[in-house]
Amino acid sequence: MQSTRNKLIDILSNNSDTYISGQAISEQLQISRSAIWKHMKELEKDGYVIEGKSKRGYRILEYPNKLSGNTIKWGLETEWLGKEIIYKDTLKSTQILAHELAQGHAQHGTVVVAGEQTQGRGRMDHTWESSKEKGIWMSFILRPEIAPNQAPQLTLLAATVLAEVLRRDVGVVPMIKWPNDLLINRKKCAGILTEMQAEQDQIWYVVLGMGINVNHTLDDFPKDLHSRATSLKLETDKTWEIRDLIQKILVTFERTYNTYLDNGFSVIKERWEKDGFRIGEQIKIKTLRDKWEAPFLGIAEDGALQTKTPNGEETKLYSAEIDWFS
Ligand code: BTX
Repeated sequence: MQSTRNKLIDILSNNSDTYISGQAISEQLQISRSAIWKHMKELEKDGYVIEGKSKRGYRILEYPNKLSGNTIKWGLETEWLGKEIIYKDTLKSTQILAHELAQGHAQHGTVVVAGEQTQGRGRMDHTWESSKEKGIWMSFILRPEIAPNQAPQLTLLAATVLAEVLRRDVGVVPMIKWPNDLLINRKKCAGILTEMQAEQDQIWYVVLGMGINVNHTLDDFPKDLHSRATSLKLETDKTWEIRDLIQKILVTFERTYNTYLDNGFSVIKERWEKDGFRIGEQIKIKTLRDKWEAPFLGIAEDGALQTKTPNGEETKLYSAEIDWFS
């Protein structure tokens, strides 16, 4: 059950541009005007700046700097993504909580965000370093009406979204490394992890996780990542507001996802390939049976990497060891 305090913040957040009268709040929450006033004073102690005007009512002018579901929601201009935001200071992994919530019928567009992850994960049980309040560690619950074999398209879609935000709002030049990493100056700045539960021909739900290194200095990364990882701060020499970036990602993701559902994958493929790392170049490929060099030709509808076999025939690869950096 949501507390009265959280309900009050919700009401005020949903009316961020306008005043809401004490009378209206009192009716919605079924509490007295003096109880509302006491709650407002408590919120102010926690860093909320609330304006109260006689005859007009209340509105929030400023949120505390600390991240919370409400501070992320405040002023968020999305229709369905992030209508429900669960924020926790610490989680093992936002993926784990998102799976639990999805199994408990959480709605499409629910977002889980953590201040830090103690067991952040990447693909194939890799570890994802997620230090406290330095980055964006979040997972979306999606219930897309697409076939299970199209789900990898969502990873590629998410990569184009991050690339767009990084270029437009942060001013860096991002590259997408197949299938799920964002690089800046050849170092990894973000990663995407898409997991799903599906029946044979129907997706039950998708949990799409994003990890973005935002305000890390080099010391915030473990030594073995120093030459391979980067953050927005390291690349721009600026500290970035995490809440603001989350909102930009949510708005851009929602718009791109809607475009994808309306128009199909081709527009996503085009965007992905525009930023694809080493497209058109020779790459070194290793599979269980072979080792060879071939051109990286782009991505297929199913998210596979398009290249050539050692015999020069066009082929698709789903998993292979690629040496991207030599
Ligand atoms: P990945 O398997 O492609 O990349 C993981 C690899 O990247 C690691 O093995 C390590 O070499 C390197 N690495 C680990 N942490 C970092 C980091 N912070 N920055 C740069 N490189 C790193 C990529 O997997 C997908 C990652 C998704 C992470 C999100 S965070 C929110 C959600 N919750 C969760 O547990 N995972 C996702």
